[in-house]
Amino acid sequence: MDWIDLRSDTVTLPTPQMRAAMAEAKVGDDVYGEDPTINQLEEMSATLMGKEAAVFVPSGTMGNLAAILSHCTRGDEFILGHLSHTFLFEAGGAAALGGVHPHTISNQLDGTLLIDDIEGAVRPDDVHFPISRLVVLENTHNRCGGVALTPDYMQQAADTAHQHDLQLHLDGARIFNAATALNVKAVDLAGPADSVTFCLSKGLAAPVGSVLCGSTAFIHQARRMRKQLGGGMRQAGVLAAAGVVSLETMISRLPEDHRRASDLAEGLAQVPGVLLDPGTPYTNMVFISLENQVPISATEAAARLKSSGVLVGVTGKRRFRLVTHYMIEDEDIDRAIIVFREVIESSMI
Ligand code: TLP
Repeated sequence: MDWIDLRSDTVTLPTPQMRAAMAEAKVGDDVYGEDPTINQLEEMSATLMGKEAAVFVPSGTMGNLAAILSHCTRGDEFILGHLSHTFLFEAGGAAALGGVHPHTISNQLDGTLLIDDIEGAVRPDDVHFPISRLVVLENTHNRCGGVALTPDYMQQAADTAHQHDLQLHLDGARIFNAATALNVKAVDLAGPADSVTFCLSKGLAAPVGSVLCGSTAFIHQARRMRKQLGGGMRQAGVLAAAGVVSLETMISRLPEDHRRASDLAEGLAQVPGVLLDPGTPYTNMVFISLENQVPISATEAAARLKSSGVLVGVTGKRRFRLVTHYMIEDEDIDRAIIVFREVIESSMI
């Protein structure tokens, strides 16, 4: 079956240009710093994020973990949103492997943390408390609908963290989607943060990889953390080569994904029984729920959609996430809307 796969932008396959670049990549031992293609990707990434240095890592999860372990030590605490990917979906790595304590505060609907809440979460110097070291933000914010946090907010949050001698790490897995939506440069969003992870393997379609960027001293430490975590790779320039193509060719086409997400949302809004999340879509993610009159669960609906070739993410008992990416064309959007209508209508007969 030709699937219409809306589960995530992580499902994207490498483009033909990426495969060609991978086959021809010049490589070396990256643990010795001798892989020219990785060095090129790291330099390009640092420049794009306005940082001194960068390190290539196998995943967004490792990028965030290496960042937290580089900013914090055992018994320290990091402040983050209760809906953040790092808190919900990274297997508790910072606590499990680093002894670093997550202190969650409420994400607002727009993905931000209230500045007052950040300030209120910073611990005073008292033997009862862990030491607050770091604030972690996410942009775009996945669970908050793929919403983009503005440069002004990023600056305010950074100023607040710095006033309290904390650092700011940005999980910018989809920072280029955020920049596209706000019509700013990625550096405008990453600039205020002390470190940023971004992903090559989501909307940018590389098969593997993320990049962690920061100051030279920070990245020196992060390289040690990556090695501890088993992420010191050797001739991984074959992977970085795809990442270079991602940065060169895939950022400028993200508006297409955002436009198709809008088309999808508009079409689904016409299906009786489907309720759009307010504001959706902000970028390439559409969040919808089933209204009460629909007698089947999201899991059951997803199974029925699948049997007609449409794959969606289930994010709650009656809630879905649908993500657009470069493998989704206009006709796939039209077809997905038709299949959705058929599945919902037939469930109500
Ligand atoms: N997100 C995946 C799933 O894990 C939920 C997805 O399909 O969206 N930060 C953010 C904001 C992410 O959305 C993800 C992946 C990561 C970090 C982790 O990246 P990887 O999968 O490369 O470890």
